[in-house]
Amino acid sequence: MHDAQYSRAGHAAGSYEIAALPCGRPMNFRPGAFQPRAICSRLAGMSDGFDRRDVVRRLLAGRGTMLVVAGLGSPAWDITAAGDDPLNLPLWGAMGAAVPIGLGLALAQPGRRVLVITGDGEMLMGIGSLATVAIPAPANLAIAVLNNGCYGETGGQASHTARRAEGGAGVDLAAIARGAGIGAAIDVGANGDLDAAVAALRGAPGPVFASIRIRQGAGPLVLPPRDGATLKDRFRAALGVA
Ligand SMILES: Cc1ncc(C[n+]2csc(CCOP(=O)(O)OP(=O)(O)O)c2C)c(N)n1
Repeated sequence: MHDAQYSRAGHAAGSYEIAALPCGRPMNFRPGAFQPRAICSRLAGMSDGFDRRDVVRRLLAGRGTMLVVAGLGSPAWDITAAGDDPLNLPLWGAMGAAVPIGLGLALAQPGRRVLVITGDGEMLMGIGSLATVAIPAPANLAIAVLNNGCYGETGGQASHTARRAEGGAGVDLAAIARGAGIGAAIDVGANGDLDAAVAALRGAPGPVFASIRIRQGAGPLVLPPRDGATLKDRFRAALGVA
């Protein structure tokens, strides 16, 4: 059924509720088909963890000529909030492609550090790319996953990492990275050593991978330029390859 019809019919039958997810976005729910309370209680398990904006600020402090690729949505807003930079490549789409793009850049620019900052949902979508990273194993590539256990940008639906974050048997991204062959892969829990993780992501021989537990919730929207050609052109110009 068409969404609008579905929604009207649902309201008429009293079977819908309008709820605001913890991220503040209102959503329509049909009890039974989609369980907002289940999602919200899972997200409650992610209420501990680091502040994403603070993590990204620390990752990018004094960044010099480091190249930064951000997964779509919140990570792209995070790197822009830390200070827009022509050497930022924030993705507006291409979910799952942040690590492959970072890998290509790392291989093409072996003299520069390349840092990919992305979300757990985006990482899960491109999870096979970790195996492709491990084969050439570029020493200049680092991958930071901001793990909030949900697809924050689209309303906070629980991702496969959520149950693990609650202490259950969910997906362990660092273990997948290690299994792929990335030896320097760490899981930084809510009380983990963020300083050590930031130091490794910025300077340790790569490839480095860190899944960092962050609290749910995004900061104010700070959007990068929206035009892909503009982002690509200024990135290439700053690299000196335009
Ligand atoms: C192929 C594809 N599927 C779904 C989407 C919709 N989408 C955009 S952002 C996003 C959530 C990203 O979640 P995550 O990477 O965990 O980042 P968060 O916002 O939670 O930090 C989704 C599902 C999309 N843009 N492309």
